[in-house]
Order: sequence, then C-alpha cells, then structure tokens
Amino acid sequence: MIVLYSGLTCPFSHRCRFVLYEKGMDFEIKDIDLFNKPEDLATFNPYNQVPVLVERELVLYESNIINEYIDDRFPHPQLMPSTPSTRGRCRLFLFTLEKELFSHVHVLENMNAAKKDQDAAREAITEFLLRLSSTFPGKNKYALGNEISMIDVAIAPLLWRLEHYGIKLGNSASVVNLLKYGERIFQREMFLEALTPSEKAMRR
Ligand SMILES: N[C@@H](CCC(=O)N[C@@H](CS)C(=O)NCC(=O)O)C(=O)O
Repeated sequence: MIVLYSGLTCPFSHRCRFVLYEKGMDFEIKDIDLFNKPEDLATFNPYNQVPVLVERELVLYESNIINEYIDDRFPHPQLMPSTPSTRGRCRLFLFTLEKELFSHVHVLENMNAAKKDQDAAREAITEFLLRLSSTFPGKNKYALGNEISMIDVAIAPLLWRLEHYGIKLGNSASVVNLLKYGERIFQREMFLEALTPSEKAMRR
C-alpha cells in the first residue's frame, strides 16, 4: 500500500493528498509534525521534507514527481495529458509554477523568514497571478480543458491559501475568472476530502 508522509498545512503535501483521493485507491496518510519530525523522514528524503511517498521498496519525494508516479500507477482519472508534446508542455508549465509562484510560497511557509522577505514574496505571487489571470484558465473549465489535470492539482493549494497568506488580487474581470476557477476545483468532492482540519480552517 502507498503511504504518504504529509504535512498538516503543507501546500506540497496538499497536492499529493488531492491526487490520492482523486484516484480513489487504498493509501495511508501519516501526518507529520514539522516541528517534531520523525527520524525516518531524513532517511527517506535527504532534504528532510514532506511530502514523501513510500510503497514497498520505492521511496519518492517532491510533490510533482510523487503525483506523476501516482498518475502512472493508477491511470484513472488521467491527470497528465496523453501525447508526448502535451505532456512536455504540461511539465514546462509545472516548472514555471514552481519557479514563479512556489519559490515564493516557500518563503511564506517559513516561520523564520523576515517580514520584508514575506512581503516581497506576497508581491511576487500577486504580480505573477495577475499576469497569469489574463490568459489562464481563459474560457476553460480547468487548466487544460473540461477535465481536471496535474496543473489544476499543482496550483489549487496556493489558490486555497490566498487569504491565509494575506494575498489580495483585486476584482478585475480576469481575477474574478481565476478565482471562480479556483472555486470550481474546491467544489470537487475529493478536494474537500483531502483537506486536513487545519487547511479547512484557512478559508471561511
Ligand atoms: N519542492 C518540494 C517542497 C516540499 C516542502 O517545502 N515541504 C516543507 C513543508 S510545506 C517541509 O517539509 N519543510 C520542512 C523543512 O524544510 O525542514 C515539493 O514539491 O515537495
């Protein structure tokens, strides 16, 4: 059985929990207290971070890598696109999200980060989301069309946390469209199932 070592408020763990629930197979989630990490975490992940997936001999870390593995192993519903070129584009977009958004999310998740660094992170996330919203998701229901994909999974934990992080995007038409897209993901039964109590408390 798949075991996921997961943080109670970690946006990266949130991605993996969401995928596990969407796939509807058997798994176990081990809630990890990041202020009191179990010793075996560092033996699984040299960076001593969650999420970590363990399945028999296989140990994986990095949320997007874990999620691609789960998607390969349990193909329904398929979250990565099916052709080599669309898969390539999807991976490139996932990379852009890590570079432009989640590098700053790391700062907001770091309790010891200086206030000026946290403010700069908020500003960088706001700027990128405003730019992104002019084309994304456009008229699509989800990022790649009518079906949920790995891109929706990757960005949803950030959209869920906007208020929690103190990020205000305003109410231009494109922002409203982006936020409605977020709501569409949040309404999925498995998105709600995958939330921890601490994550549920992030939005009223
Ligand atoms: N790039 C990693 C980021 C994982 C990450 O930053 N995890 C944080 C919690 S949200 C963590 O374990 N922090 C504990 C630490 O760095 O000591 C991923 O996508 O999985």
